[in-house]
Amino acid sequence: MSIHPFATGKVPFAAACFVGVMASIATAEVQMQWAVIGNEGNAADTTGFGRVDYRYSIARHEVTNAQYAEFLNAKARNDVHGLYNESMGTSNNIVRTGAPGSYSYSVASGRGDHPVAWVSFMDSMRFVNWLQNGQGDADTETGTYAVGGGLSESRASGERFVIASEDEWYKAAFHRPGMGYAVYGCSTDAISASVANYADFWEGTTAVGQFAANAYGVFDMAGNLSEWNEAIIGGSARGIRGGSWSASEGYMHSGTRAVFVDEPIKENGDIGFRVAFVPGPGVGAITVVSAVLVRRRRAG
Ligand SMILES: [Ca+2]
Ligand SMILES: [Ca+2]
Repeated sequence: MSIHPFATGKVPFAAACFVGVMASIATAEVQMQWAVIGNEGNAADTTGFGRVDYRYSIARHEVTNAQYAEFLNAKARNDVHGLYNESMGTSNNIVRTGAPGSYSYSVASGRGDHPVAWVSFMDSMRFVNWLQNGQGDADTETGTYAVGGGLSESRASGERFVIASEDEWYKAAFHRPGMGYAVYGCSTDAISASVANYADFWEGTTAVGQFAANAYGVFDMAGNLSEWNEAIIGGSARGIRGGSWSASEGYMHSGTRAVFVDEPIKENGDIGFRVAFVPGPGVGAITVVSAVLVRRRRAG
């Protein structure tokens, strides 16, 4: 059963930042559900990945069309950074109307809970910065990442919304507390169309959370969309893991690293992202409050 991605869970940092007024297009605040990844200091997998020495949170779901459309309505009225890709429209996920300066965005019927595709690592950094800076008309170019060409950026220190590091992503996908590592991100060592969306069994993306959560309570770490991580591979690529709705079993395997993606500007119908949240230096734990904070925000 699908769990609505906006229902619960709010890391409190961004809540303190907003001061604004209503504008002509009001947007709802993007909310995330979070899984807390503990077991600090776990051993790495035989692949060398997966050890994380601090407690962090990762979104239980891939970023959805509905969440990304809120971002677009807030920050892409002109869209000078190419946050929107026309394929979001032609694939019947997010539709853009209007003219430059007054673009508006709406989610296609029934697609709000599907993960957003056609997003680059650049778009992912800007979305994360926007969360970090408090949403609304907040800046997208600084915050967690000083956005440059896509291969120079590293996360700023401190309590942050981030794109998961490869180890953070790997642990949340494959580690099973007390049981070692699984082969697939759904905490299983075998895979089928009943536990993950891959190999075109479902002929496209599925709503986030349609399949069972893994051992940490995280969904769709195997398949649906492949997901960006912070790793820089070969000097020219950002990391991507987890396989997608169209990819064969091998792409979901824990031993598979970024075999089909290259530049951080890459955008296609198989790649999305999810958000993580890390503590500040010396902080052993972070607090996730369950209260839902609903506010209205001005559009950018
Ligand atoms: Ca883009
Ligand atoms: Ca995925």
